[in-house]
Amino acid sequence: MKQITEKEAISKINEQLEKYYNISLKDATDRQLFKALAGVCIDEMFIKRQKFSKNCKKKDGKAVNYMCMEFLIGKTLRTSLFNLGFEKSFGKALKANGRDIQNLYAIEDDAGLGNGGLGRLASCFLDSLATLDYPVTGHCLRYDFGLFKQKFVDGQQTELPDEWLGSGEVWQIPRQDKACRIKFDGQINEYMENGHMKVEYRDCTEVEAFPYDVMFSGYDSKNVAVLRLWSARSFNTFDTKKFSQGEYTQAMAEKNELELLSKVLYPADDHMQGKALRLRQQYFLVSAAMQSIVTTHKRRYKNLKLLPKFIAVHLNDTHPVLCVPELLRILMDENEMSWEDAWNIIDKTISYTNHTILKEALEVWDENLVARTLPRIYSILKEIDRRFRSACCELGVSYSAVEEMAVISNRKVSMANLAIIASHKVNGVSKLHSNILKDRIFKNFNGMYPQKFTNVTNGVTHRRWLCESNPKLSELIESLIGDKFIKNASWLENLEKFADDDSVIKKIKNIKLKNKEEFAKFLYEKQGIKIDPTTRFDVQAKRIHEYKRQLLNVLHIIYLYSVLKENPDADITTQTFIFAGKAASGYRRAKEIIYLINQLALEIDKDEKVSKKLKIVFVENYSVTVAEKLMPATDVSEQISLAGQEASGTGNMKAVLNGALMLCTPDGANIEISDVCGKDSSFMFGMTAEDVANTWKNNYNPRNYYDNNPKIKTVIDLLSIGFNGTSFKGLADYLLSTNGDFDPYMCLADFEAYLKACEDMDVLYRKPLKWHKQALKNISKMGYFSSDRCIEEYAKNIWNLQKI
Ligand code: 26Q
Repeated sequence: MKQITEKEAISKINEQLEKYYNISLKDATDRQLFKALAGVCIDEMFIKRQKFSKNCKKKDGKAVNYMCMEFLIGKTLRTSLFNLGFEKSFGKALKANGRDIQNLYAIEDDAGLGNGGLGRLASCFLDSLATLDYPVTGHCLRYDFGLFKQKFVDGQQTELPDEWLGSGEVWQIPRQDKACRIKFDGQINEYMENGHMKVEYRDCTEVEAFPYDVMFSGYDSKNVAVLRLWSARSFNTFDTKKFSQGEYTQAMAEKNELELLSKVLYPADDHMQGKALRLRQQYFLVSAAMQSIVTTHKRRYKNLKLLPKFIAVHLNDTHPVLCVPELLRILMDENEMSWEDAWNIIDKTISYTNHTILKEALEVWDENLVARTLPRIYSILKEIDRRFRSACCELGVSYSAVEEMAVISNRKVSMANLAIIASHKVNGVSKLHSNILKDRIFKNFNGMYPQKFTNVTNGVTHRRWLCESNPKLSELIESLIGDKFIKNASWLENLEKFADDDSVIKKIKNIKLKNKEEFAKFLYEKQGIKIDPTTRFDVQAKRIHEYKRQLLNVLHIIYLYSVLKENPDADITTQTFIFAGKAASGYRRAKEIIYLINQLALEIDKDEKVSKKLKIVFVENYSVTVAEKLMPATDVSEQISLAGQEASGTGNMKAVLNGALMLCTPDGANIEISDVCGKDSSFMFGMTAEDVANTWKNNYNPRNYYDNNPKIKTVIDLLSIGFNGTSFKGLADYLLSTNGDFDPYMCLADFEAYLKACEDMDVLYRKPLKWHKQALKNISKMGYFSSDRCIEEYAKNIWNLQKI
């Protein structure tokens, strides 16, 4: 891609500095420079976006609206510069003027508007959509506070508010012209007038939805994606009557209550809590987005029946599924469309991705809460339910199957059922996951609408997760195969021919070491902890959750610890175990696991003999930015969820793309990564999803493992005694129980196989050239897991979207 010259870069920066601050480059503070660089990007993207929009209109192009309660963006400056072809020349130009571009990157806070995988996936998709020239608008809430900041106090997680808006504001363009009103609560009166449904509202609460647009340029493309972040504002700044009566604080309190809507992101990941405010947030997003889509479409094409020709609406999980009744409401109540015509539009417009099979994550809402909060929406949901039930009746579906698939049953509203009924396509995020959806979770639906169900295996943007975050590796790759891989990830395959070139393998090895040194430095500056970059970095970085089995990893470390305590000279690989990830604030067990890891880390540190070979660190406050530093430094990536539980995983892809080898279970995308990269590409162990189902059926009895496997006994007993003065008997009991508070993810069942896989891994690790050769081979195959491939599949099989 054509880069601009250093001279052009300087003149662009000066232009901004003059415009905003009337200051020269020499005298500008880092913060002023940061704003100037952001200004350069924004001006450039504006021009690009305008051209693209014009072209799109001319060609009557279809656009996808990606609906998601989370976008885990991270920082924006470097990505914008990179995608616009500015990064290198700006870096050099600033350096020539005695400034370091890294300092400017550091000023920006992460936009952490997401919990984990699902939110980061949404951001990767915007990058690929923009790069591949597909028209897209993302819709999300503009949370004042993103995901909490994690801080350890005496080894325990505490949560601090994440005030990201200060530095995040530069990218956001307020769109007063697109603001709209959202109604909640109150009562409705529905009646027919001239054959059309009319609805009167009484005593409802109204709030303004005010959007801010953030632009994301594609790489070497003509397109700029827009993410529309909706913010809640109370309209009548005050209740004037109350205000004049002197009840100033009361009037202010009501204003605050309305604005609470977009105040904070719910920190639960893969766990559904029926909180009223969350339901309001979901409807707020959906109503604002649907109103803005319909208004724009009407202005441009006049005819609402043409909506499916120009618009696709994608539901990233069920969280935005109220798009369905909201779109019906707008079409019928505000545009006098019949139910049949409106449903016909829904049927062609909406599609849905499922991201989890965990029972506790499937969204169901209390019927009364929905009826009270959203009376008109509830009435429409009842009608969808009624019609679905009567369709089932005609098909002769059994009573129990109808209840299982209905929108409203047992006083609960099922969001997944609504999403499936209304979507023309439903997909899972890996082959295994999609099959589980078809064969187990949504079996009845699959019998009824087999053509709806499909798979799109996840991907990550290799531009951010390789080119930007691992410049050393990226430059080596470019020197070997050219830069074509940046736009076309499958070009990475050309690396394979260097697998037998030892000079290349040595370079790969050296780059890994350099990246580990950089991470060690970062960790020391951030947390004051020293780690040795010459040891193996074994990393498990992801949300803390029982099903992801950080506990299994810890059990293994305790085992190594016990061996080394017995015999400090035991033949054990010198390694640093790195954990990173947040626990949902109300998730007691996950927090206990964090505490265990931190206490064990201290105990090992104190033991001089053991600490020569083992070290544990828990990286505080895992975020996109931390991941960007950690992935390039990873030797071993732990992906050890109980098979069948991790829908896909995307950290696995990021790690392997950066030359890590996976230690993994046959779960989610691990299976496909191992298939694509070859059987020697990873160390896979443990039960398959099928084995898991059988073990559950045959009653898992962890006591048997404890009684029959002395290693397990040692480890569990040590856990009971505890570390650094704290007993973890609660966790030991949990691992051994068969009822009540027991381990449904069966850590002990996979323990022995895990140990064996670790030993196999050690054998390869002792031959560094072979190890890094495998890493190179893996990288050469990872093009498949670029989100570019993934978006091409969505565009073709789900959205019917054309490039502009
Ligand atoms: C639901 C209702 C109320 C409050 C919160 C939620 C909620 C919020 C976030 C439920 C789930 C999530 C996040 C889920 C998630 O990140 N899932 C991950 O998605 C990735 C992308 O597809 C997969 O790779 C992971 O396997 C999956 O766990």
